[in-house]
Amino acid sequence: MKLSTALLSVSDKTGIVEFAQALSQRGIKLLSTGGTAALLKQAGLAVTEVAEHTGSPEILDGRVKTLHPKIHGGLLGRRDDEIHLDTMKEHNIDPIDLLVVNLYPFRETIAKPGCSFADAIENIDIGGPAMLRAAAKNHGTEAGGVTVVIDPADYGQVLQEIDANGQTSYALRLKLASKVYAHTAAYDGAITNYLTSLADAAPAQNAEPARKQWPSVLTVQVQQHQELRYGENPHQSAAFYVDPNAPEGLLGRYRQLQGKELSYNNIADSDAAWECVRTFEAPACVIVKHANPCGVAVAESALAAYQKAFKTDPTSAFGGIIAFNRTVDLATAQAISEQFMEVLLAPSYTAEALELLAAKKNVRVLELAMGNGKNDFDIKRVGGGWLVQDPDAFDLDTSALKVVTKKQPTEQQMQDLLFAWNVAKFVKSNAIVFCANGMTMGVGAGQMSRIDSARIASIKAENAGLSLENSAAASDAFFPFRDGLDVIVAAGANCIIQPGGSIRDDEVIAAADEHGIAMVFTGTRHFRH
Ligand code: 93A
Repeated sequence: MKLSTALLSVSDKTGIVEFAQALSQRGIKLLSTGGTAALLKQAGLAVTEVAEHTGSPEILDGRVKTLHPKIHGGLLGRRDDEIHLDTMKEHNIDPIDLLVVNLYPFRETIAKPGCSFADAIENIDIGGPAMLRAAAKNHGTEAGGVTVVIDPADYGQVLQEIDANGQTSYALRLKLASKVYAHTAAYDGAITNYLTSLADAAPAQNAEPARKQWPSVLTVQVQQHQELRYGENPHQSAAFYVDPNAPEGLLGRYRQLQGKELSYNNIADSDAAWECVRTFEAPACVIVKHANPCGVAVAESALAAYQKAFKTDPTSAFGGIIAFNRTVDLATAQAISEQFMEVLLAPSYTAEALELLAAKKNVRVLELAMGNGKNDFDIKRVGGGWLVQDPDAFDLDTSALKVVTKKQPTEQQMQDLLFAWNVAKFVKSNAIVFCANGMTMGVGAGQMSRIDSARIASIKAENAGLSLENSAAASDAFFPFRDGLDVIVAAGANCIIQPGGSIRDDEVIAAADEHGIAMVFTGTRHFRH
């Protein structure tokens, strides 16, 4: 089936003139809406305006441009159905073989500071999605059907196929049709999120803290997903859905500079490492294994931070994910190249560092802008439902810190406590983290009992040849009894930071006083499961 008529109606006019020119040269008749038609005419192309084609002018400020049986009949009539073809003839409906549409820029409009409600509403495209969905539905069969192009990046392939075969292949039409539905679903998702967010913005007029209004339908705007080789285990298939609107600074905005394809576990662990490292202001390094930091340090340089972080647990660091919040230079690249690593993350790399890393072909090197963007929510799948919550993005309010013991922490101890507290947030619960001089000395993660996490942290320190004498310790949640604290002090810590809030706080504070150590309450807990 040779293509005879194309309808072009685009807001993003990238490449449209060149594409229309190419179609016209191949004898394809052009139909187009107001703005697009004007642009094509300017370029000297012969174009029929949709209004002229249908005999109905654009009305209601352009809200009705293409919503007409001559357009929708032309897109939806089955090409291999005699009755459809007769009906089309009877109503003077010409088939439209190629539809090129992209939508009013709703997301871009609402992202503009000070966007008014009226502006947002006017940028909800109605006619565009209607045509796109019609054309995609009628992508047809091997014998022929409608080709629908939503993305200027696909113009080239459409032309190639027309040149090679006089028409598009079924495979291409199918691919383009599914792209359309993914796009219109995400587009409607963005509208839903915007409208529900207006309800959030109006705070309830009562003394209770306003509860977040979750959308009645949870819409996640994802356009592209990246097929992964497999999931957490080889028998699980998997994909990475990237949020196209993710703010700067989040893992989804990564750029891979070299290395093997990222795996499911690589992505999960990279996220853990990156989220942790970007919370530090000083040059920092975080090494992650199985979603837990096994070495975190701050120092005067990226290299020094790495050297300290590595010391925490050299055994676990093998095959780890390493993240920096500073440029990786040659010296740092040299140092990390001596260990086996899966993924390296940093805001940038010097040319010499990249040259050196190139020799380690398998290492996945990711570049990610720093930035304090946050996810709008966290999702966890459970049997028969989803748990949705705000991300744990609570930055410690230092004015809320309370020293609850007779002993006050020294300035150095306070620094170590805050560092330990920051790391503990990124360790799976129950988390106990020993630190000293801006580095982790022992990390106890993911135990069902806090006391076991404390024991494991001190065993790990011993295995790494580190002394916990005079270290600072953090606990992600309160001590329900004094026993956990006793283990920590016996291991060598002389100050502790924890949320407080247990009914036995008095017992735990008395224990700290008995040991003559300083203890600080944060008032906030950081479970991580
Ligand atoms: O206002 S609409 O919702 N009603 C329509 O009938 C309609 N037809 C096409 N929006 C409509 N469009 C959109 O106009 C297209 O999706 C495209 O984004 C835009 C192109 O308009 P112009 O060619 O005038 O720049």
